[in-house]
Amino acid sequence: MHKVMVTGCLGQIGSELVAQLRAQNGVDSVIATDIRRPDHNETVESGPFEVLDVTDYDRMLKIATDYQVDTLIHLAALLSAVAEERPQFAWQLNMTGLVNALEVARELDLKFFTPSSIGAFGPSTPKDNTPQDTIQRPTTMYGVTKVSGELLCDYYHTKYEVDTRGVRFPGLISYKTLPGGGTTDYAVDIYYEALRKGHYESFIKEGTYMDMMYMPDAIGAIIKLMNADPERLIHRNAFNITAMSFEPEQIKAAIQKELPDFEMTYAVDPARQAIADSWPNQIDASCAKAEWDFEPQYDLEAMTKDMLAQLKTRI
Ligand code: AKB
Repeated sequence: MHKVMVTGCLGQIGSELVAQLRAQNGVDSVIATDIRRPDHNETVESGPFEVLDVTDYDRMLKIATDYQVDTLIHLAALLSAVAEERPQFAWQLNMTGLVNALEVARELDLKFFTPSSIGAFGPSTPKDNTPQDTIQRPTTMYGVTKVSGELLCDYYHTKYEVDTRGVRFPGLISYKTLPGGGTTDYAVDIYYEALRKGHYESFIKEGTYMDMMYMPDAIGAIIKLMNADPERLIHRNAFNITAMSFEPEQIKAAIQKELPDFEMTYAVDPARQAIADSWPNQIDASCAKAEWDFEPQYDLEAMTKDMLAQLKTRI
């Protein structure tokens, strides 16, 4: 990973990944791309940036060729809740974007990473300690694109020997860039509202467990997996990874330890609740631990302390 092109760099993962890789390897080591070029944006202004619609294969190939990248990290995709509102567009963006990115990786012999998600599981998947290899019959368009993506990445590896790698991310919690349109977003919103209003109205129902992870662990996982010894990788794509699993009452309690007056009520959104209900309670990350030493640093308490401290200085 000497010269990395990142698609969807203005999203929640991309903005932090680009910053970390540039800090580690130099500003010119990352070519950040996204469909728009906003003004006064750190990711855009801190190093090479190109406007790229990932459904445009020729432009993607040209940028990767011009900058002579050796790695492609493909992040551009719609998240679960918005994908469910626009399923045809979600298929078009998530799948055409991925096929184009895999083709560029094949053409230029690039290392390749793309994230899958806990959304690749469905109601018939075992809900607790969900195994790495198990039933995957998701009932959302997001999940359909994620399972298809996992299979495509495996295919490009076995058929064309592209060095594809990936993880199934849980809900990601961060303080720099807001997530856009996910089901797990409540676990980010809650921190902002706790500081702004001292109150949060949760769109996810009490008792709904979902896997989560703090962004520094997610960025660390991408970098670690991309640097992992290929000989050790049995699964390659779609490794289950998680750092914690909680339900809304538990994140509320963690925040109350820091902000005792914080209160939470519920106004459940049926659409996002249905998605959450189709996902696992808690997945098993033992293959990631065994094959590339995945080891998250933050639990709910440590994450909550850091989130609130960081957000206090930003809000
Ligand atoms: C979402 O909620 O859509 C994402 C995910 C778990 O993939 N955060």
